[in-house]
Amino acid sequence: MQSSQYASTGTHSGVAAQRAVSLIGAPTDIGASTRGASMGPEAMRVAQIGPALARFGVDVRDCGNLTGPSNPWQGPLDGYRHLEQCVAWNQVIYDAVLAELRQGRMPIMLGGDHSLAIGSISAVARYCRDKGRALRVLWLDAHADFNTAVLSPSGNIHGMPVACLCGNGPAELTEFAGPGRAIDPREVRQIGIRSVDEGEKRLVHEMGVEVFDMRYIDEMGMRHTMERALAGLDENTHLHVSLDVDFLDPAIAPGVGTTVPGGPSYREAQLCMEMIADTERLASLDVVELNPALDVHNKTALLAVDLIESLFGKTTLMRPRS
Ligand SMILES: [Mn+2]
Repeated sequence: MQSSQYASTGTHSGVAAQRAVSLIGAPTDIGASTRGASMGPEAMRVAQIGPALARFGVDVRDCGNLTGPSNPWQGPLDGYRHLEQCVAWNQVIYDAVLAELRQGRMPIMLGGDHSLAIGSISAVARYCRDKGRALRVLWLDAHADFNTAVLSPSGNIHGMPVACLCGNGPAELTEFAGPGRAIDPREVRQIGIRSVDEGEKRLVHEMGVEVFDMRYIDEMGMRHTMERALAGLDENTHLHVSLDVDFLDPAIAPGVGTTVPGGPSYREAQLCMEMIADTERLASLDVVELNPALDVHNKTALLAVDLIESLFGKTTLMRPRS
């Protein structure tokens, strides 16, 4: 890999193993409670995600946008809204993400709503299984996304992806990677959680997912939180980050359909990303729930790009104010 080119940026050597990145647009809000996340991929391109990463010497390939069914905007059927269309979208995402991984590239899935992480992380899980690699998933989110058809009041599948990935969901959504659950709940670390339904809370605990909620971050600080969330990674671990933009405090990230007050500040979010970069293990990424219809002059997309730059090793220490 071209680590010398990377070193010449003068930053530390985060994600040295990932010199090649593939942007995969998934323009749909099929699993969302509000329309508009379908415009997320273009907003990220307008915010210059490609050139921003290329500045780090990364070989950026923009794969363009995937296509899938349009959003029929109907009510729930047997506890799910748009299950059939959601399955179709996740299938094309699964195929696209797996193809880029198999070419030795780091997929960045630009959503789209968070239901699409089912396809993306199922592909990552399949890839890790084939390669004999360990997997760690960091789920950065205001919500646990651990609902099921029985627990969910709305039937919006973007509230269910972690449950589906851990095998709690319809077979069409749980078995992209093959029979059985895609991931082990113990491979997941949830960070920034501050809005969880009652039944969902029970299931998260039952399944043994490790959760660092905002109370934990308030009391222990982001540094300690990330040290714990990243503990135990080794050179054989594939680190996947699933970034729901609602992870961030709405004061800095208004462009999202499911804002919850009391999220990480700009500095806390930067520290989170920088500590992930320090591990040099980041191998795949989702950026989801960005809703340009609710944004202000694309500032949430610009912030997302800023944070992704930190994931790739940009430090805040000496950079000019943006
Ligand atoms: Mn989410």
